[in-house]
Amino acid sequence: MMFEDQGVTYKDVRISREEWPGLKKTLVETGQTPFGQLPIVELAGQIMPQSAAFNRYFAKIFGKTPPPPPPLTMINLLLLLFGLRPPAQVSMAPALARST
Ligand SMILES: N[C@@H](CCC(=O)N[C@@H](CS)C(=O)NCC(=O)O)C(=O)O
Repeated sequence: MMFEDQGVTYKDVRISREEWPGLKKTLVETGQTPFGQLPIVELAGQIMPQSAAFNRYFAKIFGKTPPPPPPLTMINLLLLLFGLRPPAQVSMAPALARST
């Protein structure tokens, strides 16, 4: 979808269920599917497995990554992740900063 969106020329290679078992063996042996799975992207001879990883890579290249969360949001997120309640000054700091 990103390639379409960006007007990138690419080759979409699809493999049928029937041909997969035989092809998988060859692709694993030649290192073309390091995890024995699809999808993969081949770019300039470099194989990229794991869709989440290469999606992030291309999103970065195409300037589609969202800005990082503000530091206080990140602190709140980490505290909540560990089951801790963010102190009021951490939670309120952005609102306080805006009101002054
Ligand atoms: N985490 C991988 C998962 C890939 C995956 O599960 N691929 C499946 C098809 S959707 C596959 O290759 N199955 C065939 C097999 O394992 O032999 C990714 O997101 O790229």
